[in-house]
Amino acid sequence: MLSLFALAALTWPLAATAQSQGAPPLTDAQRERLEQAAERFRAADTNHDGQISRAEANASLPRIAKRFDQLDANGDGQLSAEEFRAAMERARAQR
Ligand SMILES: [Ca+2]
Ligand SMILES: [Ca+2]
Repeated sequence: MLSLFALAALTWPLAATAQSQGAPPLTDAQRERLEQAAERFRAADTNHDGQISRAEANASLPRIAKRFDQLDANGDGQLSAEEFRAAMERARAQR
C-alpha cells in the first residue's frame, strides 16, 4: 500500500511538471519514460522519503551519484523527483 501511494505521489508531479513547461501533451512513449523514471526513483529511494540522498544514489544509481552535486540543483544534498527527472532528461539529450 505504501508503494502504490509512493508511485502515485511520484508519477503525478513528474507528469505535471512536464506539462506545466508549455510542452505539448505527453505521448504514450513520453509517459512511459516518465513512469520508468518514477520507478527507478522509487526503487532507489530506499527510505521512502521522496528524495534520493547521496548514499541512496551511491547504492543504486552510480551514474547519478557521479554527478550528484551537479544534479542537486538546490544544493540541499537530496535529489527531489524534479531534480531526478531533469537528470534523466539531460542524460537522454546527451545520447
Ligand atoms: Ca530517500
Ligand atoms: Ca535537491
